[in-house]
Amino acid sequence: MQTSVTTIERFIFDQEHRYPEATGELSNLLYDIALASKIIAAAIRRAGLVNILGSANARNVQGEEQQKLDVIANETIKNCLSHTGRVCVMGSEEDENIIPVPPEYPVGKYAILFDPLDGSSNIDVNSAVGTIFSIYRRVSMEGRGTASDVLQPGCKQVAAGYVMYGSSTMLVYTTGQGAHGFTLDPTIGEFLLSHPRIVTPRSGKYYSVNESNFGRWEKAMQAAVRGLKGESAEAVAPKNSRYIGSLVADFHRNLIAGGIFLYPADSNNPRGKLRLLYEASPMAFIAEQAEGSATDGVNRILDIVPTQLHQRTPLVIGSREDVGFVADTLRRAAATRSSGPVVQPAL
Ligand code: FDP
Repeated sequence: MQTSVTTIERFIFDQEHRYPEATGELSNLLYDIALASKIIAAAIRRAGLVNILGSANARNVQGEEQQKLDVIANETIKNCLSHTGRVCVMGSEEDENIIPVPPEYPVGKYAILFDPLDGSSNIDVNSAVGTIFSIYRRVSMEGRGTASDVLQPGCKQVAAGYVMYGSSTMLVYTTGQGAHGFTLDPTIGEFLLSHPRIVTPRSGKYYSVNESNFGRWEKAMQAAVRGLKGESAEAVAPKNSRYIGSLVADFHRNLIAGGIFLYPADSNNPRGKLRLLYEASPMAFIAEQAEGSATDGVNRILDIVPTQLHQRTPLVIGSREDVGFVADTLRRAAATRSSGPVVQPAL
């Protein structure tokens, strides 16, 4: 039996102690998130048994049907964070506006954004779902936090991570010192270090995209995806298709095994479907820390300055060479369009 393990607490503590000026507030905030995710994991494990699957008969701000577990996850995170004195304001994919800390509690120096249950259309079919979080240092000088604290570009994140509730529960996070993964040992209720310093392959085996949208993509994106499938074998290694439809699960597989996840803009979603602040930015921070990259097709995700809480963005994320191939294909098509006769890439 293994008697020496690294718990998430010990790992966060060790990392924090590399910075003598650290107050421990961020570390404690990360423990709060780990605690919330254990509660959510327990609710997900029991879901089929206690009949909490299914719709809560409500719609969230995006007009999507809220599942009961979405509501549970959202409330759990808010309850675990709001009283601690570590955050000044929160933003949730499930709430229309920023979420203030209740007046009876003190505020702290961090602003946090979260997608409490990503991939929720997978809940009723027992597939992997996840929680995504993103932490910024507040920029408002006083008071109880404002929208400016959460409307920051991804490059300003001080920490980001996700929890995947799959065959096991895993938490992957970064504070800018590499991306590290922990697996929940349900017998002792602790996240244990299982994937220290994750490095994603430079080019991967998989491409993940909802190809039912193919006919609604611009021609250049169609050409890029055809390239990933093997039509540009001289430029990028041909890939196998894998798509769950749950960002956390699709991203996690490709992070470990290598590959690329795409959610391009299409004629139904001209600005893309995924949310910049709750999904793209935190995942981009992790991807870059694992030596991968993330763009909206061309521009670096972490450089995008948000103007709206629920802003959407196209997302192309994963192994660096594969993301680069898509960006090159799109750039070449744009250059061709702007210089003379319109030549569409062949389908
Ligand atoms: P879901 O709608 O199930 O919550 O942004 C949410 C998300 O899932 C992502 O997790 C997932 O990658 C994507 O949407 C799936 O969208 P499609 O069903 O359009 O492929």
